[in-house]
Amino acid sequence: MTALAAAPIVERIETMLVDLPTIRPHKLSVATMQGQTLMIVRIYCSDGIVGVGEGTTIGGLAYGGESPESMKLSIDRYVSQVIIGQDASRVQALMARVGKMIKDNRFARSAVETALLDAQGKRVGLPVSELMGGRRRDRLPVAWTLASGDTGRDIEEAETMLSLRRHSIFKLKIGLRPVREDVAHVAAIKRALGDRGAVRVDVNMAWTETDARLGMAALADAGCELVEQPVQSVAALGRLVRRFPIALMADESLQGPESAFELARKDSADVFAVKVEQSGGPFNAQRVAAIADAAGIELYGGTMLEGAVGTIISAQAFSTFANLQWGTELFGPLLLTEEILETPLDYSDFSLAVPAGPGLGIALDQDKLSSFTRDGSLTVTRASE
Ligand code: MUC
Ligand code: MG
Repeated sequence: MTALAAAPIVERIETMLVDLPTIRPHKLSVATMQGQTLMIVRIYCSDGIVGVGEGTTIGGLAYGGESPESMKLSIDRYVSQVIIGQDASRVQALMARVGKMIKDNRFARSAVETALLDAQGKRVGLPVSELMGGRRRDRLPVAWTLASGDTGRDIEEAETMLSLRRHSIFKLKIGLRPVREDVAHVAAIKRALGDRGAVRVDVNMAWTETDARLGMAALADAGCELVEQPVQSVAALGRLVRRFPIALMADESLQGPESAFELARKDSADVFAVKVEQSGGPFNAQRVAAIADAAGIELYGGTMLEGAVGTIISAQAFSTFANLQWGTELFGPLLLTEEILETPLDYSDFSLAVPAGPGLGIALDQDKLSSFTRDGSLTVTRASE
């Protein structure tokens, strides 16, 4: 009689902070980024398989309640206690256990779920998309964000992206300047690009409702097709939606399935910008998408400007969505000066290829990673029995 193979156990968790420069300052209404910090987590399993995950945010604590440092601490101190010694192959059950013991901390939990899925995919020889129900597409359209803060430079950048056939959808970051100045900036870019490029804006909640009424009417006149999270409150989003001939997308208000349900119930958005980390992990991102589909809300694959690992777990998850009417903005790795993968991602033909190999389907360049890792990486090991 052959003995059943023992379940692979989570043995060791390693976390590190990797600081990478951006190719230019990236100006949002909440922060100007000169660099990006990736919180990388590696989960080592008893069968020798190692899974990798990433937690990344924008501007330290400027965007949300978790910073790269806090994600690292939550994993080192708390998540590790919950998952070390547990069956690594039961990803959903293990993440449910994590969810019971650790409230909020959606970004940290997402990084861990990513690493467990990467490990499980490598274990069974399938891409993460197949563990999540099966991919429906192999390539995802990718928008580029124009956020240099200068109209002329943004137009030049858009022209370069068009000529490289890398991006033809452009998201403009606005909200720092008075509304009329921002609208003039958007209108100038749309005029320069004409039908060659789609123009959308992200206000990152910087407007009052009065600003938004003025701004949305003027943006629609300028040929801008979508406005993302112009105001903070869900009630205000609900009052603004469908009043102007421009689509309204929720981003910051969308923080997982419960908030998706509330936004849908209050009829407060035309489109959801689903972000894997903001949703609390790839499985929750699928739940958000299912709520949108049921409510007739359209979908867009958002980013927290993640590096390659966070970008690819998002790509694997978005590839399974039944609908993705507005494409994605999975360009994070292209905003960084450093290539951290052994084989770079395939960005071509205005889209990103979803890797086909087992797990995430990517391999980190360890030397490159080490040279940008902040001092003090910490490993938590299973206590000896
Ligand atoms: C956001 O608010 O959507 C996405 C693209 C970008 O430039 O910033 C992010 C965050
Ligand atoms: Mg946004």
